Amino acid sequence: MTRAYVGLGANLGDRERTLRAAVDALGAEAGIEVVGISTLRETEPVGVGEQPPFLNGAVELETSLAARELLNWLLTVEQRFGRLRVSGEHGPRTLDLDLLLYGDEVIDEPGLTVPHPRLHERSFVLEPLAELAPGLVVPGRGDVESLLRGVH
Ligand code: GSY
Repeated sequence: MTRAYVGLGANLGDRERTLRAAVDALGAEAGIEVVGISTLRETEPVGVGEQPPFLNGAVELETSLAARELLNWLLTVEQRFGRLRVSGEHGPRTLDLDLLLYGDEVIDEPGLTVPHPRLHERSFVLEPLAELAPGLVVPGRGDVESLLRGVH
């Protein structure tokens, strides 16, 4: 079993309803147990121009799935909840599920980069991670609380 962390984000539609339904869907898959859900917090968009505010959080999973299988399930759940994106890749979206960490593994493959490449510089990701697991170490970067102090 591997401990994994997934980032949650939405800035279109009924954001909280979508994020909570997505978490339920994640846990419904054989081989995934949701063991922690952070607070959902409203955040200002970062790096995407003027957009509606996001609702962000993170979940902690215990999983027997391989990282690629877990990623594929995240993509399936995104599509199930109508991952509606307006204005292209960086437009507002109904649901974003980002694979942030998969145990202490470092993976750099087409379409699958773990730890998530911008995790260490985003407070909207680091804050929920620090809430779930204060001593959590991001491989190659350090612990989430130190990283969080660096982005403020
Ligand atoms: O995958 C992250 C999508 N995203 C977000 C987000 O989830 N929250 C905030 N606050 N800004 C963001 N910019 C991007 S891209």
